[in-house]
Amino acid sequence: MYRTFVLFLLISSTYCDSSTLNNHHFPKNFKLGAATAAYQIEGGWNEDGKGVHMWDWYTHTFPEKIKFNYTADVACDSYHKWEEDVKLLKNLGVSHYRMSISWSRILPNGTANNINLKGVEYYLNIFKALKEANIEPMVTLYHWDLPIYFHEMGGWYNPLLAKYFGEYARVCYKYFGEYVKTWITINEPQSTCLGGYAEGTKAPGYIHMGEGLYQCAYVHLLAHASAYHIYDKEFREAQQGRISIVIDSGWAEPASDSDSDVSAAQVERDFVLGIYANPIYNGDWPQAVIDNVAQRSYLEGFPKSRLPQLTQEEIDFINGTSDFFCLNTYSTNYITSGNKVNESIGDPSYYLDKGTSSFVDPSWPSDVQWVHLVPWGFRKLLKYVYEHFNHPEIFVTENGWADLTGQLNDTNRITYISEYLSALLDAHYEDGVNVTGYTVWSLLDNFEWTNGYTQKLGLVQVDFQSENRTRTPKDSFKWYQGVIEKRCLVEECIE
Ligand code: GBH
Repeated sequence: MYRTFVLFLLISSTYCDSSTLNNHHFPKNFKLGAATAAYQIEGGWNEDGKGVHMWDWYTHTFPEKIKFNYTADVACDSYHKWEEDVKLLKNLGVSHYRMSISWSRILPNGTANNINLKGVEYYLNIFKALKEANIEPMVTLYHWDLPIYFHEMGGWYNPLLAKYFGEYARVCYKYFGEYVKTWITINEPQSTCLGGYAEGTKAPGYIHMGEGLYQCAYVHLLAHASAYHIYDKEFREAQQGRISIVIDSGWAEPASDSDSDVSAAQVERDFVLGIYANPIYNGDWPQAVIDNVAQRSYLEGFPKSRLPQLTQEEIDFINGTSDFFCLNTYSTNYITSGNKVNESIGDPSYYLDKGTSSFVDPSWPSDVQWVHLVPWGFRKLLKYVYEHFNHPEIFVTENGWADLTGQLNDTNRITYISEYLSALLDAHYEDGVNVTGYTVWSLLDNFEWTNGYTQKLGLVQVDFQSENRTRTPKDSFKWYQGVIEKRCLVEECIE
């Protein structure tokens, strides 16, 4: 007992000042888990009948766009090592595992006329092993690996994709619904639409700053809603599961109390978070998005707004298509106003439509430029989501710390996750936010998209030099294991 206590003091003083952490237990049914995604861990890119997808094509065709020309052809080799992954999860003690299905592994061309049973079997084996280990699968249908056929048809610019996505979703519900009771249609449309279809910094690399993001958001909403309705009408009764979409956003904090900064921060939230969440949780685009894009489009000489207008039928089709709110979040920014809505008329641009500018406080700890340790921002974000989107149940589907070293004594990761979990408990116990789960990104170090293997977020280190892709739990793995076991962040918790 004494030894454990001294050890605890030692650990907590090295990692962070535990006296400042929330000392409540996690609520009774609160879920603590970990996440991965298919392309980032599986490898086996052309094995057993899998079709080619957009990221296979992107990494193979434009190697210079990925750090050190890395690909995820092998990645963590989870296509062969999935049993080891399930063992790690079991050992960690998680209640759920968030993972994704690779569309082109199930439907090699993307279309539902040709089902690859080898691919079906791969996921069934994982679901059965998870069941055995008493771990609930939380399954994303689409985590950015678009079958190449649909990419060639314009990808997320093409509204036809909604129909095909629905057909793919139906195949998954049918084959996997016995095991999977929590479905996520799509991961982070904002990352895809900004990076892939507006700025061109992610696959497929399209640069269309004027319309790209809006058209992409529109098609994502239609695709999500069609997969939701298919579940709702054809499967829900028999399978008794639930379904949502993952929306990602940092917290946008006004740079000062001035009216202009406060309203700039609100506009920022509308353009980053609201543009995806508002149609689903409240109906239609946020008003600021409708107004700003319409006004600038008019001044730029467009006959119509660059923002696709939603018909009443579409609003009704999209509104209410979520059983709970899935949130991915990593960081916080200060927001101040940039251009006015009638200024800098010229090149049509999402950024000018938004008219905000952002910066971070240089004193915020960070190992990479996009993740900062700002737990109070996380708490504010949870409260904001709860209050602005109809008091949904909120489930944190991704959160974690990126470093460049991948070191096993990952003190900064432990500090970050413990302080974010503490902020989550504050949001729950003090602000009354209904938050019911938390998921660490990621179980494993993995292929970080255009950053290749240079940024590490795993609780488990993966040796990408070894053919065996050797997995070694980091200190954060053991620490998280302890939190899950005690359901508490400090030595002794109150109710
Ligand atoms: C999530 O995206 C993804 O869902 C997940 O697949 C991913 O592994 C995880 O985050 C961690 O990145 O270094 O300047 O190029 C979150 C949004 C957008 C965050 C791209 C990292 C890279 C910034 N991500 N960003 S940079």
